[in-house]
Amino acid sequence: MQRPHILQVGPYPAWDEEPLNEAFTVHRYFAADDKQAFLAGIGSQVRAIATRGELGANRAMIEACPSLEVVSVYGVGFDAVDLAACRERGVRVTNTPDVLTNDVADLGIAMMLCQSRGMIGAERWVRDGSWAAKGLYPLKRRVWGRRAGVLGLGRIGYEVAKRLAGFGMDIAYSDVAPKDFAPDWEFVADPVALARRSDFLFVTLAASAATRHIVNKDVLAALGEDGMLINISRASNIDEDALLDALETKVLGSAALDVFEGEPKLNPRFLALDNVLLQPHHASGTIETRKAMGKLVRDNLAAHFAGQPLLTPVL
Ligand code: 8YV
Repeated sequence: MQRPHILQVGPYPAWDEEPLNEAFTVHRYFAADDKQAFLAGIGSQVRAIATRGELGANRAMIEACPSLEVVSVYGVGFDAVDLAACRERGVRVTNTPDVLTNDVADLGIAMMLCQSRGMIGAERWVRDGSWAAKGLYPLKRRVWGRRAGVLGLGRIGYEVAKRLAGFGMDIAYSDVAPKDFAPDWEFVADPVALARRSDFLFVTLAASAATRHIVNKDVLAALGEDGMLINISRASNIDEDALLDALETKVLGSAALDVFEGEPKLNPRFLALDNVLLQPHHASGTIETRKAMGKLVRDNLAAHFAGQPLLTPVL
């Protein structure tokens, strides 16, 4: 049987590239200089797109592949896939939920601790000789026992909240409705009210048009000069200009961010700030989790081409 042709949108680790090459004829979109000409040349053969969470598949890409059957996303977030275009064409979509949940939650907690205890500056204090020259490192803020808000109590938000409970924190959350599985945590429907009762606000929402800029100027002001925003979801959930304004004017105390508008390029205003921790979208970036994500991408593709039910369907 002829190997199905797939369009690979972004690079994967070698351990994923090899099995993909064995099972499919792989066309590497990211390696093409002239993307449009590349798509025009191979698009008619493509039956599947393998992409990454933040890269997705846009309408132009989907329309350039008239034989497309399935889009397999390496990531839990599928906001960058044009679902309307897929629906119109009956194209199936899969993602990689569950396998990355704990690592993403871990990084969120690490970011909170790192930023609150000033670990990056403390490392610098040791390396540049300040410890010996100036003495004690400036005092930072406590984490345990303080108030935490979780915006979006889905899979990742729930794991974040469980970890926060381990720090004896006073936990509240926002979601579309209260969750039966979270009786010990306060439900606060309004994000502004959640921010007002939080020292640390975690953004763990699946991004969609409905959640765009849900963290706006008012939420940031409510979190306040002593508050910290931690984003391990998508940049679009936050009004980034309002965030930069709030950090620059100290209306908001600090932020710890794993995702950015237009990443991997960042708004240069971020680089001038000393009250923000910047991370390169790596919350799911452990060897163990990335191997599991790659396997799930392939298993979904294999199931599709074997005529079997998809393992983790989105559409
Ligand atoms: C990326 C992600 O897919 O799960 C998601 O939605 O954005 C990430 O896991 C990952 O960085 C690989 O590109």
